Amino acid sequence: QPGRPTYTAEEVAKHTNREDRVWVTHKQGVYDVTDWLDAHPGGPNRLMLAAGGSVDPFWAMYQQHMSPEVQKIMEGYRIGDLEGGAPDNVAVQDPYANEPKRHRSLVVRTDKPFNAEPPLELLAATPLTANDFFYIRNHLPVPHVNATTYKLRVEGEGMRAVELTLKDLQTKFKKHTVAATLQCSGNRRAELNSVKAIKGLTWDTGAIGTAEFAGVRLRDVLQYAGLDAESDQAVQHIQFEGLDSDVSGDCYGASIPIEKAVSPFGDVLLAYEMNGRALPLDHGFPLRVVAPGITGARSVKWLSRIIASKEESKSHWQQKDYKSFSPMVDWDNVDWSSAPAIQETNVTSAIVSPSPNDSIEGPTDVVSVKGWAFSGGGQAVIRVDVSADGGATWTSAELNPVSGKTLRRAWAWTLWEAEVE
Ligand code: MTE
Ligand code: MO
Repeated sequence: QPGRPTYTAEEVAKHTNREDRVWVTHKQGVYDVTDWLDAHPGGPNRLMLAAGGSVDPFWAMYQQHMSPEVQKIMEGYRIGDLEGGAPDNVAVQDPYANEPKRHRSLVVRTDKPFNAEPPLELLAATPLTANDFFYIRNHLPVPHVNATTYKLRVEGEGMRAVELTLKDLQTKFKKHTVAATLQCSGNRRAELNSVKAIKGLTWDTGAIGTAEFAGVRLRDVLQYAGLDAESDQAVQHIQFEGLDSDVSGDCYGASIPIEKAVSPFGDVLLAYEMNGRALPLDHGFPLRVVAPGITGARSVKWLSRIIASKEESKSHWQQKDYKSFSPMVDWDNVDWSSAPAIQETNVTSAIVSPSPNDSIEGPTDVVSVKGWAFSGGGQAVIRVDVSADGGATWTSAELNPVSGKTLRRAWAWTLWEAEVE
């Protein structure tokens, strides 16, 4: 733009801290983002990784930046243009060049990273969700792991460090199968959005799915590595790390409380199979955590490391995401440390048929309504009531609970159907 000051890359590179101001470039623009640091949704430290240089390699990884809202915020901080335009060496390789093939009927929420849910017609059509139609929630590019050289590392407080191959896991430990529902914390955000605009993927009701996962018990592997949770009170959390990592080398990570991890009734798996087949690439091949009854974010995919610790995972996704606050708290005034990380989830239920705005044809006054219901913590759903008149009258639905050993180990959803006038 004529009249706007220009700066060389060398000049930009001098502005890397709050005193000297923090400058970044995006394409040919130069921006002073010092005053935006503390409001950055990913935290100031992440933005600081780009200080004095281009944000473009980071945006290639976190493509949620490629939105009109972000462009608008950025333009507010623009101070000029890069002299001679962006140098060739910031031409960015697409970290998502090697993504797996996906079923084309998935409803894609974002491409890079890939996030998608099944069409509603398929969502609760069967008790178990087919692998091809199981929602995919990725924060980063999918890592491609060689199953023969793969090793899981287990270490931490009160344990010897051990490494286990996939074959070790499949041969040295007893195999367990658990039908479990995984649900993303952001499921049904589209409905929240219709009340008040919020950040995050606008999931419909499909960021949930149920599969029969098979693998070894986390508890057995921890015991094998010498963890004695009863006598050794030092361990409070079991942390997990994934093989997916970003440009700064940070990997996806999360943790669950020790009580859940070692309970003989907790049924936490290190799963290598999903519905009788090897885990699909998108769902964590070759090994993932399945922490039933706990929000999806803790079921770490492409598992590389388990760490027994006094502390929760330090990961961004444990500390600064997946927490719940009052409606008055927003991204610019949130105190992340004031709320615990979501673990067990609350009860929720959604209608999948008819879908919103369907019109009902024919002479009948009775409509068949179908949906799913699910509660975290293994709590069984004992009743689903449906009203078609704004709550004046209610019909109790017929329930089809999908396994669950007891009313308190119901790890899978309940499908339901009601005939409503
Ligand atoms: N594990 C790794 N390594 N990377 C991720 O991005 N996403 C988490 C969790 N485990 C994630 C991960 C989130 S937020 C959810 S909801 C579930 O995986 C989704 O699992 P799915 O994609 O198999 O449905
Ligand atoms: Mo999630």
